[in-house]
Amino acid sequence: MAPTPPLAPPARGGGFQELRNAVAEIVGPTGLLTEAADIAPYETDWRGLYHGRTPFVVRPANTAEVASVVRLCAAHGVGIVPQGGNTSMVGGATPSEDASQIVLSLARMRRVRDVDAVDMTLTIEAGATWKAAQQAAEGAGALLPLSIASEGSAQVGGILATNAGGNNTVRYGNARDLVLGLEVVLADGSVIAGLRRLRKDNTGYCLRQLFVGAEGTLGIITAAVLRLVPRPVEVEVALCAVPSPEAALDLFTRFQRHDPAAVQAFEYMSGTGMDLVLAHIPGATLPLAERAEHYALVELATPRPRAGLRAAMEEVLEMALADGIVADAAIAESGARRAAIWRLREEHAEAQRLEGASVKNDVSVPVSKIPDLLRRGRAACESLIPRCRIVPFGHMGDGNIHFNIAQPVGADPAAFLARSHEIMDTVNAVVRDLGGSFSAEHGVGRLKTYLMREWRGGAELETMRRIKAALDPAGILNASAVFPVGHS
Ligand code: 2HG
Ligand code: ZN
Repeated sequence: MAPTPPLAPPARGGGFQELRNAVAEIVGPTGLLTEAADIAPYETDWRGLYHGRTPFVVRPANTAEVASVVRLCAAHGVGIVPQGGNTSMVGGATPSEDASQIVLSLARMRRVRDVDAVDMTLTIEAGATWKAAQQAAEGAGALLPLSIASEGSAQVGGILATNAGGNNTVRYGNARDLVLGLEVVLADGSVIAGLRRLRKDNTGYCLRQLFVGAEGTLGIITAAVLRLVPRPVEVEVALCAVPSPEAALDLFTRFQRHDPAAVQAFEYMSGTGMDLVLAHIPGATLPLAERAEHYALVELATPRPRAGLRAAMEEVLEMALADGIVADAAIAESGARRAAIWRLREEHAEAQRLEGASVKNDVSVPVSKIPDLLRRGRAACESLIPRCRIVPFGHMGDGNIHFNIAQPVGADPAAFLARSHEIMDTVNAVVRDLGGSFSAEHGVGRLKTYLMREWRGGAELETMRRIKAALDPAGILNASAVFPVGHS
């Protein structure tokens, strides 16, 4: 192993040793990680794209400790990278390679502060996993309606800071739509105590929405009030083989027209992606007679008892089968079968990871343009890298497709990844032409900062820069994320 290089000196003040001692005074021994083996998991992202270095990881136990740590770092001019469950797909929570930023983990702040089944709100700390937040809602007989594959480890703070979307955006919106109140520690250590649970509150600027999607560059979210909805009592899930992307879109439209209030998810999967799941994920099986080139997963759900969802599902699917829109379909007969179908979708990211290198394009287009995206994106990528494998899947109902490209079989992963920008630019050219976005739900992170000038340049990026300068003038909060280099 290469010898560990010395820590980079902080911008001013008495060095990391002094800062570390002062931080230890605030958070105590359990709040500080300094051993290389303990720190290592915080230095690399889930995809293994970034290998940062940090002098230490601080794990405060409460908001006052976060504020004191931030104040200290500000005084020392030391950068902070807030990190939740470390499930970012764009390196949004990995420290830089020069060991100049400390990592701040909220993992010890995971208290449910309040659940109110009348107001339908959950007040919870940022370090709780999203799964724990869902369980707290369930305990009160309600639903926290945002579901993503990484919810077992992703934390409330990270989900809000990235404005995550997931499978149910088509019905409930994304993270932004669930936030009623936020508690945030600002770059100078002051605290916005905005844990209000009001549905109406027009008192000046809606500050909380500034921090949602800001990826920790404007403040550190320490707690939130989330909006809950009634729990569904009837749920139906079907997996359909469809002959084309156009047929998938047609099927979505039919379900929406039948009852838009019932559609809780509508997901697209390609044959290639499904093959990878079936090959790599133990126990995964296809509940259909034959493999297909395209699949749609539809979930209907309602809190209304005796709503007749099964009949609705059957009616739409029978008509679609008769019209050739659906080639085959399996409706889940039990909760276990529903979970098994969902697993085929949720394991796409893991299956792709196990298959080798891939380039991810978390893009969105107007829903009506998804067939164009799928066709034109494929043609463009195949002419760039002839044997690459196109693995598009995702949240068709809200226009967000993960237009991922897997390395050609047997190709050198490093050589393939070296062409990441070329591949992303190729997909994004199509996305742009269709009026879409290069990042739908994963954020900009470190990976996609280079796209910001081209896509959000001019007045938009300048306004973001001014907001950043106003809230974090010294640029200590997650400095490597969101803004293109030389633009902070
Ligand atoms: C999903 O929808 C996640 O499963 C991950 O957003 C997408 O792996 C991906 O590209
Ligand atoms: Zn997704």
